[in-house]
Amino acid sequence: MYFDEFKHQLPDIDPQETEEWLASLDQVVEDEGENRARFLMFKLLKRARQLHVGLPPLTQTRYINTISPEQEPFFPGDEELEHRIRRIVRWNAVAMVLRANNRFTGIGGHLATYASAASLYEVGFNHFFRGKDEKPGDQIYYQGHAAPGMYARAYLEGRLSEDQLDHFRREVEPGAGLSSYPHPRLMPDFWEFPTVSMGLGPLSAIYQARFNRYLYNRKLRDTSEQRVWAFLGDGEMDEPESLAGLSLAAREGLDNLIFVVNCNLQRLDGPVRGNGKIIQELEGLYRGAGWNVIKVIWGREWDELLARDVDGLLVEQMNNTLDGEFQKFSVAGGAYIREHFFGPDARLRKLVEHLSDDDLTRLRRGGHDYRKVYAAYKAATEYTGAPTVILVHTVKGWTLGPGVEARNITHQAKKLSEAELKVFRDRLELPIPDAKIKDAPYYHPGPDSPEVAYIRERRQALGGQLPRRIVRVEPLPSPAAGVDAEFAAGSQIPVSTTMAFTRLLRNLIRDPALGPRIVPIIPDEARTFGMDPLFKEVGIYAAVGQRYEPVDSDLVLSYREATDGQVLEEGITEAGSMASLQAAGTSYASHDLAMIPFYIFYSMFGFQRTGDQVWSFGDARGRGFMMGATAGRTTLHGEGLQHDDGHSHILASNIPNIRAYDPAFAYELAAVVRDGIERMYGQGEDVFYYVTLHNENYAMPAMPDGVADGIIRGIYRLREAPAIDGDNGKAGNGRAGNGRARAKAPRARLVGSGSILQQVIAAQTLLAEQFGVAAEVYSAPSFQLLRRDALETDRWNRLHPADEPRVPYVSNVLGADGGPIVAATDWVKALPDLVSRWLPDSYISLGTDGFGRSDTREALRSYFEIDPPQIAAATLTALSRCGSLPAKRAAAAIRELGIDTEKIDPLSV
Ligand SMILES: Cc1ncc(C[n+]2csc(CCOP(=O)(O)OP(=O)(O)O)c2C)c(N)n1
Ligand SMILES: [Mg+2]
Repeated sequence: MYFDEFKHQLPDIDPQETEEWLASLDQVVEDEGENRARFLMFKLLKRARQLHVGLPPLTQTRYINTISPEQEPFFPGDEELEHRIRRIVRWNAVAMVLRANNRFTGIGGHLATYASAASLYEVGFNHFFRGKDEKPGDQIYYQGHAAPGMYARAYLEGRLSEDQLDHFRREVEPGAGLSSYPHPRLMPDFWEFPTVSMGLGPLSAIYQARFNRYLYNRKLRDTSEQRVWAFLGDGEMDEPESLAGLSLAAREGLDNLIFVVNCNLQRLDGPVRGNGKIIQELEGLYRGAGWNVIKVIWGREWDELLARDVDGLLVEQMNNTLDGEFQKFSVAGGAYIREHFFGPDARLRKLVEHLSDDDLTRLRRGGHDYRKVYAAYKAATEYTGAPTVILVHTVKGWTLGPGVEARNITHQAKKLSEAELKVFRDRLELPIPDAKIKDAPYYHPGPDSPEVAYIRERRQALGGQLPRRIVRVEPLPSPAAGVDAEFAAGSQIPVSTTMAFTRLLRNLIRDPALGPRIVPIIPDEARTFGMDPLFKEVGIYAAVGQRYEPVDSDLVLSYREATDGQVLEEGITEAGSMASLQAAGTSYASHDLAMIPFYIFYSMFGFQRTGDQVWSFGDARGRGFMMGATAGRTTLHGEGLQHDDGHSHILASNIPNIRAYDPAFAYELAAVVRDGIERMYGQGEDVFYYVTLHNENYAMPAMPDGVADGIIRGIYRLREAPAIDGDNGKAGNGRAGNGRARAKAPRARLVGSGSILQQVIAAQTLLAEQFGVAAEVYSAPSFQLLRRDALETDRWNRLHPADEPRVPYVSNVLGADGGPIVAATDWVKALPDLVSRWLPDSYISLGTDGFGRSDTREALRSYFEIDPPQIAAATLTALSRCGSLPAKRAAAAIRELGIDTEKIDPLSV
């Protein structure tokens, strides 16, 4: 909610009225005491909030439900039937984990998380979550460890079979298994968003809600009916990512977003805040960030007690009881509760004297009372102006019996004894015979049962069964020819691949068919990358437009914010930017609308910093481009150790569906981007692209004929060997393409990528002119894809021993003939080494292993041994090792090249 914090300081327009209010308060304190006055003040504040009277937030309220009983709405469901449904789902969620572990010890699974959250989900499924049958519907982030509950419900609906439940966590058989947690990669028709890496769910949900607004404001989709729900753990809230987006959500007024934090007061090892109160702490945090906070702490059994608590003693006790104590009360029984919770004060003890010990254990936490949960959800969906967080008090392992419920071991529990199962069955009142109980059989009331009819009807009324992921997107056309023609033509004016990309992006944005779909995402580095012209041209997305005159409004390239702005200028948050990438990159599934995100970031702060999110993007089947700008350990030269990225390509290479490129020239870059758009948005492949961009300027050659395929596959021959004049060491003209190298001149092959290809080209000339070596030059924009092809080929050969072996593409291009091979890049040697297994033994990799540092590019390249003399020296050594040159000649050459052989190894610094 926005409020003007200065308005309340305006001059008093009616001092007499003010005086009357103050006098009333004084009177209450005097006559009825401080507690009564405090009570009235809370009531007033609450009413003010309901009336949307903006007030500076009071960050913590009392430890009671935000919605009082008289404000609770009518519950529209069939209470009895819903109760039975919850019980059946609870049972089957437990059964599938037990059965899996009975048969396959150690396969794992969780009982307690869903057990604490069953009502939270059931109320949502039966009354709130919008399905996706006709329209995209709500986007729901399910708590990862609650997955069994979602499967159990789908089983009741008839969407999953017993056999599928029996394959929980056994997914190797294609199509049969159920994944441990929400993984769209493994269950693409079921799960939409990966959530199990703690903290990524909340962050993604915020940016998802924000992206929904972006689509709406850009008039690309009417998302006004869609809500984002995120079910989260209280322990999970300690992850920095969980909190990272809170203020953005409030600032942008995301009332389409609801967080439900399952406050069972426990995480994996023990209590979340044994010595404190996590719900209170979170309330302060969220309210301070500007969220609407609804606490659901007590079940209806407490209403009557609270109503009789006229002197506020019970509330005081609730306020003062630590989470560690509440956990103890959950396991210790009624007598203990009477003694230690109500007992210390005779008046409190009296309050519950009409209740038996058993009654006291049945005083439920709010999250187990569907009516309280319903009231909170309804209020959340009706709230406007700010996102809502519902903090729900629950018991971890609720209903699972005394050995598990609220115990510190509960998170890990995956087995129940036969006796425990019987207790559980009795508690759920399910007709499962004793004789069968030890197998933990599934229970299904039959497809025509009232329970199944009810949930089917409910889901139909709400738009379809969930969880569900549906892809019904139309393919996009290829970029128009005009988008990248200029890059194929080359440029004599020195430019960098970053500059080329900026121009390519602008051309794409101007492409009539694709332009509106482009989503540039930038964490505050647009100026570094020369992308600030976009600010003016397409505007920066700002939910409220631009309410001020920008300081540079008189300049041609001003900082323009607009409601329909296209650029997502995220500010300094790579994690937030990754979350935006995920929202935009999965829009083809979550909105039936293909969007083409280009996330442009400071290379070093991408994979290294947010690697887990990149992995999750792969899981989510995200499509889009990650553009690692200012890449290269030596190409970004002045910035030093923390900035100079020489290893992200290795990190990226571990992601199975990535296509990673390090283009050297504008035409390579353009070809890769065109291929990406066609592959992801034309053919619908679930891959994504990582492309590194360098900031070194040099002339961009025209695209040679016949190289398009090689660029995309990862390597092609750029220059033939120059002609060598005789074998006396004198060079020929060094021009590419004349192919008249004499047989006597030693031959070699040089490989490079990105900016360092310039060093390689210079080394070719050096080798020819000073040493009479005829070297070819190859450009290798993707070692990662070369390796992938080689691995696939190897595998095929391994499995088909009787067939003619296939040859990996890289071995075809760099065959046995042609002399030794030296590869140099601005990345660690492990990058070219990705393909060494398929190349001749003479293969040598040069690279930038070791911490970076700042200096000139020349100095750094000499230091890391990737400059022309080092490349030439490595080639001469390789030639000597394979007998094409005397070793003494190679050693002399190293001296001639001025190389200090005793210089320190950068790897050891
Ligand atoms: C990033 C990350 N770190 C650690 C884990 C392992 N882990 C899984 S669940 C869990 C505890 C979750 O506690 P909470 O968030 O309170 O959820 P609850 O099960 O209590 O509802 C932990 C530590 C994980 N999944 N992700
Ligand atoms: Mg918890």
